[in-house]
Amino acid sequence: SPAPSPAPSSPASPHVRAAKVLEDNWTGTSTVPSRNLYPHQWSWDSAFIAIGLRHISPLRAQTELETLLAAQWDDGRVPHIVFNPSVPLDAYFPSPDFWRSSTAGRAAGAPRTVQTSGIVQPPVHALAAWLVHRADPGLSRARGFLTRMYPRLAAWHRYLLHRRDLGGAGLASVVHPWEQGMDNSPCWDAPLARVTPAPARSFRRADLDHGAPEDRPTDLDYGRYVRLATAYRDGDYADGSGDFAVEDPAFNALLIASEHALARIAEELGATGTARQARARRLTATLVDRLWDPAGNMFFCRDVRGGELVPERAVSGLIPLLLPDLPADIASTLIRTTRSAHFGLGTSTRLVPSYDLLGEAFDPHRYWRGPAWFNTNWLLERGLRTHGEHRRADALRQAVLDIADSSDFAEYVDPYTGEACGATGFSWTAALSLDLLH
Ligand code: 9WN
Repeated sequence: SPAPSPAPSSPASPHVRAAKVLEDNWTGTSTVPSRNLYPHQWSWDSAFIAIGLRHISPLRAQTELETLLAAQWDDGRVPHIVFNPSVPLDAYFPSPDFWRSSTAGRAAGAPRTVQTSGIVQPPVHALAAWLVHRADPGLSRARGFLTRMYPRLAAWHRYLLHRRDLGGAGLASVVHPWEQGMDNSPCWDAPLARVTPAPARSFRRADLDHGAPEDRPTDLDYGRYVRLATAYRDGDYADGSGDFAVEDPAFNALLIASEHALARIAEELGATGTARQARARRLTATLVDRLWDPAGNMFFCRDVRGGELVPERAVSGLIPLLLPDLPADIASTLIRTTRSAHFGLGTSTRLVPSYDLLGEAFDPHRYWRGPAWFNTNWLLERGLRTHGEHRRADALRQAVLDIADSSDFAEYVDPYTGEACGATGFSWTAALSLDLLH
């Protein structure tokens, strides 16, 4: 059995080291993902960060989510970046002068007081809000935390389920690879192929000031990211007509998990959660119907513009394991797939990689094309527990904790060796370690 972790009070304990990362990355109202590479507030990062922060400061965890949701647009979207006005414009690309939220976003109701991006990220927020509440219900009730969060979270889900139902089947589509959060996943290669890249000289990649080019997306990827984002902005962020629209299994599974959480929040506030629970169950059935591939033994993305499933095995297609209402045979197939030669868990890899070990595009160091990430492994640990696989969940928990600490809380790691890639002192790695330590 795994060695017990040192007491939280020991100066050398992983608990203290993880808490220090979050302390160093705290700005006073939110937490940056990484001081150098990502100097603003990111949407799904903040949700994962709040889930860890709740163990050291429930107040800071509530504030993290409140700051993000204060930047919500009137149409319900929660922007993927909330910019810190004291950070120089050239510290991160694309900067506020690219997104122009206060002008191009006016029709969609972008806030006037803060600058944001115009795209979104996976909706982990209601799940985070519920977990944050449960860490200190007294403080949460005294501050009216859920009372204030609930209407915003409900509007966020409404936006995704209506304005983003681009496939017409009830699932939400992402309109940019940055929205799904796994920026250069091989799942996007085919749908992105029809996007003409913006010329490389038309923008400057600030990420390469801090990240190694062989670990990051390519210039060709960036050309396409810029073209898509420019077109969305120039259409005043109206949804429906872009070249890229994909139904992604992880994005939708997180929406469903958050819908379950929103039902619990409604009940805590004295309302009924029954309709939301029923909707979450219906959405789970739709997810299976639209994205499950029985021959692939996992979920795939659906390219809404081309109409086809994208036959690439990425970790995104395992994340629906999180869902409690998943049919038992699908849950057990997914668990087998994590252990198969494609993902190697318990055999060749230490953590679940972001992409198929046997896939042509696999690269153990390039961002979302192979390395293992801590948020996806945390979600799979939770999924294993949801389906009663406690022994396997314990082993994955221990691997996450060991590698997070030994890699100095790396952004991502080589899935075979656990060697650090990208930034170190990465906030969600520290936060989710703290969560697993409790
Ligand atoms: C673009 C902040 C974000 C994460 C994403 C990750 C990366 C940004 C980038 O960093 O994306 O949003 O500049 O590469 O892919 O998941 O939220 O940590």
